[in-house]
Amino acid sequence: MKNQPLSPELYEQHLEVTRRYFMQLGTVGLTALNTQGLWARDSDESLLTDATEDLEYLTPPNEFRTVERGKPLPYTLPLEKRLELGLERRTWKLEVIPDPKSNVQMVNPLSREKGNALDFKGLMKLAQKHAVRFLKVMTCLNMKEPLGMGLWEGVPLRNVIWTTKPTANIRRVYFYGHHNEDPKQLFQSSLSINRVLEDPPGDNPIILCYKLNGQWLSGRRGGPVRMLVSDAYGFKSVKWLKSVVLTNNHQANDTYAKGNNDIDSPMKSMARFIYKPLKEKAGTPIAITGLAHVGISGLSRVQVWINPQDKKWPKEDPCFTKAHWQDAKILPPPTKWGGDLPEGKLPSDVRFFTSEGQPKHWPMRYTIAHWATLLKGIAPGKYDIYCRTIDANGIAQPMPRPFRKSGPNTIQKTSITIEI
Ligand SMILES: Nc1nc2c(c(=O)[nH]1)N[C@H]1C(S)=C(S)[C@@H](COP(=O)(O)O)O[C@H]1N2
Ligand SMILES: [Mo]
Repeated sequence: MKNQPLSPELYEQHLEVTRRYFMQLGTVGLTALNTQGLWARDSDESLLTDATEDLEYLTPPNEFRTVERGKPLPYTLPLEKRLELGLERRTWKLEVIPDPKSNVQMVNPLSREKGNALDFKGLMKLAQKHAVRFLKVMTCLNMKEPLGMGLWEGVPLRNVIWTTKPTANIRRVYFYGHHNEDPKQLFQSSLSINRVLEDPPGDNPIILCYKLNGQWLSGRRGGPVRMLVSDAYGFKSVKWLKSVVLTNNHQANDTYAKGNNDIDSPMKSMARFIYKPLKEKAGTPIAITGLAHVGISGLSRVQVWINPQDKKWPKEDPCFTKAHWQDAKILPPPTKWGGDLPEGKLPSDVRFFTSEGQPKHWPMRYTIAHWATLLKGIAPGKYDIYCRTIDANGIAQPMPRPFRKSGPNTIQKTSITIEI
């Protein structure tokens, strides 16, 4: 399993986004930008050149970070082998079958054995009528930073399930991908049949996903087809998908449950720093930027708090609820979306966007929003700076769900020295 730190690409993209905000702030912002080293970490010309380019919100597919198991990793096999195993669009097949240990009733299972499994052509036929596209941030339940922000496209899983004519005794859907026929390498996940068949208003369907940012899903990203569960952490979005099993078993079988993870946890709202200066001169506004991860309860505010290091906070208030938090600015939706989309343009039929390509609301759940702020009038000394979200219910991070194994959302801290 590979866990990589926040990618330099994501960092640079973010600088492009936030640069516009600081430009809009006018002279104060510009002074901070030009003379006080907002770009100090990469102060060379090339970054400033980059920063004047168009804003990028989506992560280019090959710049996503990856969480994967498998020896060998399926997409590293030679083409011939990938074709043989159905890991290419030309030969891919999905079976949708009843659990042999269960009493599921379905008329028309799609079975590899019987030779009627769904192939890519069949999936594309369904796509003509049912394909959907939506924005979703990919985040691992066990990592503090998102892996990447994408525009995903696929066919709702229920449209395939209905072709199998299921009639009774189904409570859960199990699914897994290619695992080198080695049970020890099996990575599986599951959902309630109810969540698959019906979406709460404002949520996206569970999809069989074959495109990311308008491009065919690469092997590294889980192609030819992966499950994509927009409201959940990454482990539900099984890559190299080949099998869907309907069962009357009411229990989850997720591989992630074995790691003490809460496998029923929708994504949480949380704020993360991106640009955080280590030192600054007194009298200069301190520029801070970050991203907000927008969970099931949405996002109403992002806040920042700066506290002198020698001023210890009372232990009775470990989440700093009584601290002097100040609102940061949540940046508006981008006009160019980046992520290697042609001309940075979103296609016309993205869920929760108008036909003119405008989001119907912002921030949007299960995506990210950028934020920025300037702290002013800070006396020389050493400080800690914290950031947090307030969700759309008015609840501050890390509430309402503070337990670590239901997803990351501890309050992040960074330190800064203000020099005379
Ligand atoms: N087949 C398979 N699917 C998988 C995994 C895996 O190891 N094998 N890892 C899961 C986990 S834990 C996460 S967080 C996401 C990460 O998606 P990404 O690598 O595309 O960023 O993929 C999920 N899907
Ligand atoms: Mo994960």
